[in-house]
Amino acid sequence: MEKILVIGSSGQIGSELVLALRKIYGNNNVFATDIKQPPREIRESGPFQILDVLDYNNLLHFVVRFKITQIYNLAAVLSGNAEKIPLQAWNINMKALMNTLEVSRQSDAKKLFWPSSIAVFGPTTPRYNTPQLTVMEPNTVYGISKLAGERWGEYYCKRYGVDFRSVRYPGLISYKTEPGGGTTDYAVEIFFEAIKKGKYESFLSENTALPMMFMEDAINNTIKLMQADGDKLSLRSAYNMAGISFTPKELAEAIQKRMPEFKITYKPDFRQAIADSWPASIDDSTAQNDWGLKTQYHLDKLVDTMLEKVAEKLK
Ligand code: AKB
Repeated sequence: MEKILVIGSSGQIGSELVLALRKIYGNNNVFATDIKQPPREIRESGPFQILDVLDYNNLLHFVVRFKITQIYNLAAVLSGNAEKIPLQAWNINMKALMNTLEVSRQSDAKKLFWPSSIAVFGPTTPRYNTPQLTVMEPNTVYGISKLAGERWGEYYCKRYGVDFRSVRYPGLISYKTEPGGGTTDYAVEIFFEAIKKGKYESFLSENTALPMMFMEDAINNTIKLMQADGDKLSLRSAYNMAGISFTPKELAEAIQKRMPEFKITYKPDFRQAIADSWPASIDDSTAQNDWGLKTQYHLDKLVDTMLEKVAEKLK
């Protein structure tokens, strides 16, 4: 019987991942933890505990006490926020990862998921259809920490037998819990502002294409990777995950098709330079071949779903 620990269960990914995992593995077998309180649904549907991943002893104690077999470690300072506090962000992101790698090594929680990001690529990487294996010279704190993390994950897998698995998430779009401090956050904010105010000022310029993915696709594929036969995984660093690529202008036009009165303006800030260093589109054929990565949401379906669900949420 799997016993699963989710670290960062109050965040954008964690709050949806916990509910999906509880449906598969049973409510009481999925332990949600975070340093802040989670949405009500998480607290009421199964175990939740305040736990700081940076506290190694407490983390190890928790994993041993509850006989955890799998860990999803989603704790991170995202790209935009990390640029404001570079050293702190590096320390938090790396310590959170190293603590879970060590706990996996020292316990029965051998299977470990940790998210990487398209931020591992940099300005010298081919920008379109970015291959799995290519030049990687990230120039953001977040990107450097993600690339280092991938290397450590593979190292712990090869050296110590930790069953490390990871994907390079594109920007994730969801309506349940909003992201915080990322460069791709505009693609979530735009829906909330469209419904609340009928207008949005984008912090990225109109033609900045980035890979994005609807949360349901991200969650389904994350669980699929964790359930895949380990022998089929040719990579123990992180798999490219493409989703759909679009610009702020294309997203705004798709919203305007459904809300003709919606207005967008552009005022790029410091996050523009981050976005300019990332790929516009990604090749994820290795993930498709190794473990069957598949996505269901194209731009129209994503926009329809977001407008409907955000409107319901704000009522
Ligand atoms: C961010 O914008 O920092 C994240 C990411 C792409 O990893 N959403």
